[in-house]
Amino acid sequence: KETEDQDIGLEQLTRQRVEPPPMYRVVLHNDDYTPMDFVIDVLSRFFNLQYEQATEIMLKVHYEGKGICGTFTAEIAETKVQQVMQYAKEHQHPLLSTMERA
Ligand code: TYC
Repeated sequence: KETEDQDIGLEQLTRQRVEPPPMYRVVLHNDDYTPMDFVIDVLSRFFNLQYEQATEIMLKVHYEGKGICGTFTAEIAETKVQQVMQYAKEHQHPLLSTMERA
């Protein structure tokens, strides 16, 4: 019956809508050449972090090898990684950013 089909359709739509999307961590990796100030600039520019918070993450990456810039849905995380990589390339720094399933 038409009404039943509609109800099932609506229920499925509701189920899909309340399912939380898979999340991804955007990771920054250490290297020996990218200037610390540039990494801080990247973190404030693309991850909307204050200078103090950006410095904290940059130092964590510097001393521990990698650090998390933020956690986002797939599309946003992909965009952030691309933005960081493009910006680093433009400035000829070997800075590496990747994403991993949270
Ligand atoms: N290790 C770099 C230096 O000493 C700084 C740096 C920090 C580089 C974080 C990359 O993701 C990075 N200049």
